Amino acid sequence: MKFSAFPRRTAAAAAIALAGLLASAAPAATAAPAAPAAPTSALAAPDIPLANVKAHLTQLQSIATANGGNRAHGRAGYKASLDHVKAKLDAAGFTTAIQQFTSSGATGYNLIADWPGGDANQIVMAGAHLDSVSSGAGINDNGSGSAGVLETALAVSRAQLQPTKHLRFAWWGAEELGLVGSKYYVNNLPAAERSKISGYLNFDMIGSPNPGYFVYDDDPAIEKVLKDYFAGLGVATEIETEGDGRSDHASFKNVGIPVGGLFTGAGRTKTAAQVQKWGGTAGQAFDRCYHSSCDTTANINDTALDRNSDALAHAVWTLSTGTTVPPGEAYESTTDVAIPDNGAAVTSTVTVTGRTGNAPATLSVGVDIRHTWRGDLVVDLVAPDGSAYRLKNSSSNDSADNVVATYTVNASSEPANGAWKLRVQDVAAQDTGYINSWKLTF
Ligand code: DTR
Ligand code: CA
Ligand code: ZN
Ligand code: ZN
Repeated sequence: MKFSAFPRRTAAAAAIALAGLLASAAPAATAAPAAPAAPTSALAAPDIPLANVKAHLTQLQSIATANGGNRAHGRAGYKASLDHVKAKLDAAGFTTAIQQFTSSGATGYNLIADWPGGDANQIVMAGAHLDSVSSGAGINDNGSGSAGVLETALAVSRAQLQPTKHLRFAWWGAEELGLVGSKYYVNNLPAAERSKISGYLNFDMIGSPNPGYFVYDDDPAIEKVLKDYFAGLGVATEIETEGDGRSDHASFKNVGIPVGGLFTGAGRTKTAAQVQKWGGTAGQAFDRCYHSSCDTTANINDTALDRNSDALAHAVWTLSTGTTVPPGEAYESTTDVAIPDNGAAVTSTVTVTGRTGNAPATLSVGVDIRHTWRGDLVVDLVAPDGSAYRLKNSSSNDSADNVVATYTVNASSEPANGAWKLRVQDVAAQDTGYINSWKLTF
């Protein structure tokens, strides 16, 4: 179904965007026009393609290289970065606005992008500072956060998302001079406009080369959404302890707006205990190119950038659509997994995210295993915490082929979110096969 392109600046959407920028009391922002008819938005955020995020970083690197090697406040590289990001958002149907300010004798710029639609009185914001220090291109600090926020915004457009709440994205200037751009934005936001912001999500350094996975310990609801996402990946997180006041979320927190965010670490060194959970190198900084000329596109850990970009999108979707994945959702793996004859057990994983509470007492486990003489097979469901539930025992006299069956498990003691596994072992020689697919239905 082809959709008309969003009007780049509908009157009402412009009023919302401008209301966020004008110092004088803005006219009461009217509800933005409903977005054109669009498919029901996917309740779960789409995967954010790492290649797209990295392409933005490559472009920011090129901009720095073409402008004296940096993207710092007051330098040509910063404004070129801003114009580049704005052009992509304009083309994607956002209502954009540039807010100017002066700092250290130079003009600074914030970029605000509103997605038309949603309740104008409940605004979910996601932002990142776009400026670098003058010593380098600032690809991790903070091209990574800027690119993750940009690609999430573009994913909102691709999905034609119709969120319950209004979505606003922001790229800040002069963060490195002391959160100057975000402070200017908040200080010039009329109190009535501030009160409409239900939460601000900050992403500053989300691709550090020796990464940690830190979640800001500020607003509990935002923190839970982000932590649950990583739990669903089976990735441990830590509370961000050095962050207070250290990035643009502080500007919002200081005026009472709920905040949260993600961080992969800067100049502090990773401990041996952290290496146990995250890998990497102990005794080395999370980002040893922090604020240095080597903060280039080579200074990125792809896995960290990918996971944090996906977590960013998950939080934006979850907090703006106000729903979690409804019951009855099925989580399926169709990846074939070979079962070694009379050998070690194999597993197939499905990751459940976005749910609340525990799994049901009647968790349905649909199994499709292609295998001659199915009596060879032992089949278990393994919960995210490692608890095993026996689905099928081996049998010396069950010579029929294939296990295509649905089992019901009382998993009510297990948290729903996490990595669930189907475990299969062939305990007798001569017959072989594979896991064709399996499905959990809540
Ligand atoms: N101030 C940020 C880097 C930074 C240092 N600690 C934290 C904690 C949370 C977010 C960011 C940071 C900068 O140099 O841009
Ligand atoms: Ca991804
Ligand atoms: Zn910095
Ligand atoms: Zn930064």
